[in-house]
Parts: sequence; C-alpha cells; structure tokens
Amino acid sequence: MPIADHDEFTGEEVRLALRNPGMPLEALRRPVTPIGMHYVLVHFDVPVIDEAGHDLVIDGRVERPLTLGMDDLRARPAVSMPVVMECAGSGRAHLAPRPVSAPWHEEAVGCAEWTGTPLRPLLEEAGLLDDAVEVLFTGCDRGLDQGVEQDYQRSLPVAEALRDNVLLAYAMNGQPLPPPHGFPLRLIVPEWYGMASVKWLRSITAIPEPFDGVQQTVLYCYRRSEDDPGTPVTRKRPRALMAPPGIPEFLSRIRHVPAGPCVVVGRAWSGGTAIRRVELSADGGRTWAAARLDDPAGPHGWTGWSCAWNATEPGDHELWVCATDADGDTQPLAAADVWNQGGYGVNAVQRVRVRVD
Ligand SMILES: Nc1nc2c(c(=O)[nH]1)N[C@H]1C(S)=C(S)[C@@H](COP(=O)(O)O)O[C@H]1N2
Ligand SMILES: [Mo]
Repeated sequence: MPIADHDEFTGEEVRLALRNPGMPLEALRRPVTPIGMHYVLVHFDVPVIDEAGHDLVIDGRVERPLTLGMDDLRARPAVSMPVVMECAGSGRAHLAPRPVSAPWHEEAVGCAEWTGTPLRPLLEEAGLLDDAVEVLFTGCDRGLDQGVEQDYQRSLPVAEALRDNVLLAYAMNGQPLPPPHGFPLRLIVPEWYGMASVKWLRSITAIPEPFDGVQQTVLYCYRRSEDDPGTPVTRKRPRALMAPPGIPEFLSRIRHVPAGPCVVVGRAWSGGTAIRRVELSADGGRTWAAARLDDPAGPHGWTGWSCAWNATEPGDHELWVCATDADGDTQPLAAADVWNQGGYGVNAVQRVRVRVD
C-alpha cells in the first residue's frame, strides 16, 4: 500500500470514499443499523448475479462435494443474529503517515440482523478430509490489487470455519441481501473484522495448505515496517463510539450543545468477547467517568452505553470514549500507538469536538 505523508486526501482516496460509504455516526442511536446506513466496502465491482442460476459449490479436500442452489440453502435450518460488521481499516485516516486506501475515520461499522444457515453442518455433510487445514471462500468479484489479478478470496483455519456462529447469510434486516452487501449469498464470520465475511459467495474449498492469496498474506497483516513478516488480522479489537451529541456545524462537524447536563450515548463491541467497561473523558483523558452499560445485543451484537456529562463551562471541549473488553484489552489513546503499514485495527479512542453554547 502506498503511504501518504501529508494531511490532504488523494484523488484515489476520495473516489474510494465515494464508492464505499460509512455509517453516519448518528446511526449509533439505533439498536439495529438500517440497510442504507450500514457501511459498505467493495474492493472491486459489485457483480450482477441472477439468484436462480447461482450455485454454491463445496469442494476440495472433502469426501462428498456438494452443489447447493439458493432454495436449497433457504430450506436448511435458519439462524438470525445481530452482528457488528467492522472494516479492519476503520480508523486508518487518523494515521500519520497514512496508508492510501479507504480513508475511514471510525465509521466503517454497522450492526445488522443477518439471517442464514450455519456453515458447520454443511462442512460435516461434505466430510472434511484429515488433510484439510483451511477452508477457502471465493466471491464472484474479480479485479487487480498489488499487481495481481484475482478473485476476492479469504480463508479460515478449519477450527474457525467450524465455529457454530459462522453463517451463510442470505438476508440482512429481514430483506434479501442488497447487491453491495453480497446478493444473493455471503459468509458472516461474526468475531472477525469484515474482510473475512466474503460476499457474493460462490465456492467453499477445503485446502491442504494455508492459503497465500493477496487478501490473506499481502493485505490484512499487521506489519510495523515493509520487511516485517507481520501477523494476520483476525478478530475485532475493542472499540466504543459515541453518537455525537447536540447538533453539528455543517462543514467542521463541530457539535453544539446547550450548557447544562448532557447524556452522551453510544455503542461498544469487541470480537469474540464481551464489553466490560466504557469510560468517557471530557478533559483530555485526565479523568474518566464510567458509562452505564445496557445488556449486549446477543453475543455478536454491540453493547449500548450512556454517560452523563455536565456541560457547565461554555466554550470548546473534546469528548473521548474508551472501551475495555472482558479479556482486559483497552483502546489505545493515540492512533500512532497502533500504527501499521496497512492501517488495520486502528482502534484509538474516538474524540468528538463539542462547543458548549
Ligand atoms: N467478495 C467480496 N467480499 C468482501 C469484500 C469484497 O470486496 N469482495 N470486502 C470485504 C471487506 S474488506 C469488508 S470490510 C466487508 C464489508 O461488508 P459490507 O459492505 O456488507 O459492510 O466485506 C468483505 N467481503
Ligand atoms: Mo474491510
């Protein structure tokens, strides 16, 4: 990925941002993100797929290869669950220098209700052979990245593919998947960052060696420098976001709130573990107030939180919010603390500028 050492966004970043909208942060006030407010990230083009002719093939190192149509998949046991989908690149725009890619601040997130059939029973029916080490998922979209022409492909280690929460999803908020979100079929890997949840899914292949495609071993690795072999990006790091309080100024997005008591609300999540604590600071991190936590929206949804802030002093303030998960992982205060070549997992605390009138 090229690196930009200036604040201005490049034309390439602007075009990527227009193709890939983020979730407006006011959507954090809603328990379920409406389809049109959920972020979208599409690497190549949105493919045109006729669902009547769309088959899912399960093959490779299996005893009995399977081919299933959409009706076959919908006839199988169905599960619905809220899942926080978050792009691993969310937060990238806060880095300096900045990897040039989708320039997300913190809006590459959404929590939709996904419906589909669990993957595990299908893999069991196909019968994974003993030498299968990973399961490779292939989408219908094709393009070039890092100089390589490729299908969009990602793999999971067998143990991760067999987790009960992995779904083959055909509906989002009770509707057929919208084209940008993977119509007619996508994978949902609830604990991982979004890149694992392959859209426009056409094949699932058990493979005897780890997959080394571009989206697996070149991109989506945490690398401190170019020659760092890096470690794979997997589960979502903890993050809390606030719905910006008050009303915005159109261009600067500075928030205006009247002097007096103010209740700040938002949501928090962490991949594969619960949220233990959310804290709010109005004085640049010198003091933190504990937020009240709601019950989480299921094991893979987000946890609503609220925190009183007494906006007594007129003038400019900055609100910071920080989550800690049940494993004890806490968000870093500065994006620089988690700088990496691809700009992945940049879960630094959110800062919102507020003017008390
Ligand atoms: N086939 C395919 N699947 C894909 C992608 C893609 O470009 N092609 N993008 C991935 C990435 S990086 C993310 S963050 C999520 C975004 O899902 P959404 O657009 O439904 O929010 O889809 C993932 N699945
Ligand atoms: Mo992503």
